[in-house]
Amino acid sequence: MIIQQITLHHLNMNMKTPFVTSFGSVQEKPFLLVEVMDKEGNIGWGETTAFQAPWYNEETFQTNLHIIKDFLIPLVLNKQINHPDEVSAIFSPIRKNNMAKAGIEGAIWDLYAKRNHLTLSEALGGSVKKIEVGVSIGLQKSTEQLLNVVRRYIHEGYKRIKVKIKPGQDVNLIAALREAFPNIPLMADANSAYTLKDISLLKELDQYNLLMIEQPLDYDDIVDHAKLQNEIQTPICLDESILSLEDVKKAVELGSAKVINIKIGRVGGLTEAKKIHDYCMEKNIPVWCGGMLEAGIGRAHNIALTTLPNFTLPGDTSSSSRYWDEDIISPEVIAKDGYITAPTGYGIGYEPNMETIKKFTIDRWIFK
Ligand code: OSB
Ligand code: MG
Repeated sequence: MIIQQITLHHLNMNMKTPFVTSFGSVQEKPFLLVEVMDKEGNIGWGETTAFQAPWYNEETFQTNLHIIKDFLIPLVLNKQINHPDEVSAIFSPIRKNNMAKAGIEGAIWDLYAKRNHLTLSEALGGSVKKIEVGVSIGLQKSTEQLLNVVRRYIHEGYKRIKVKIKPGQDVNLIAALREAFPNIPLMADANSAYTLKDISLLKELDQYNLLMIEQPLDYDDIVDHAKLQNEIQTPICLDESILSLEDVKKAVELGSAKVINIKIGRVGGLTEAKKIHDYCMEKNIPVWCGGMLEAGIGRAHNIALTTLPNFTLPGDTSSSSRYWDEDIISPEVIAKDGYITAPTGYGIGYEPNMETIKKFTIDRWIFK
């Protein structure tokens, strides 16, 4: 295929409620959508996942835009690409900037699947028809409020509850949740809020039968996580520290994690995500698909990836309505009783809603 035109759409969308983590709060979210078109007029869509500010990782909306416009588009526009697996090699002269790369690569995967009359799931080699999903819950104003929010999502059927923790809002929160909900599949995400000095506090969490603790230590650490995993029972899951298959191999070799959270943006695209999935499957390490407060196109990509067989733990991809009053795809993503049914249409399987996209659009750039 030859990509003849690339359109970048800059959208701004307001979340229903701010999402609060140990590193900050997100209320308004900028989106950079990537629309690629081949010579025959087929179209593929991608969504970049960086936030407005570099809290979660070093990328931002603006760096994604800069890297895509000035470096990545020239590498793929009007070039022959036979398979989306080639894209990561084409992008390899550009260091990191994984979320920028994943935005374009995802659009090329969607285009490839559509051209070949495949669902994105099929193009990736997935076969699961209904994926199990959980929900990620930000820090709340009070424990009371947290219990209410968790109760609501359990009632909606989500298969796993993940709550954010930070120093001062950790053991107390988990203890209260366990008392109220003794048997729910529960986990905590610290987003790097702790250090090895907190070992005794993190050990206290062992008594609450958590599925795992996500990224307790530094965002780029794998060494201290191995030391911590040696001291605690709760399985450690790495999120921020994993940018590539190489990172996973090192973490597994060191014993830094027993579970891996795969985010398509963080690892630079679906091809790398699939490689990580395959390696973990071989090593008997369960994986799940993380979320980045995506709008519909990002959600669609997550759903397709999650249909691969080693996504044995419920991920963070919830209903569109969890965050958005109105999503940018039709139909919206719906989790029913904790399951999302993979769409059957070609490519991402959801139709971008151009009217809604236009409504949220602030700027647009066309390259040909
Ligand atoms: O650490 O997984 C994370 C949201 C923003 C930044 C980082 C994270 C999260 C989430 C929310 O946990 C996942 C989602 O619902 O999209
Ligand atoms: Mg996380």
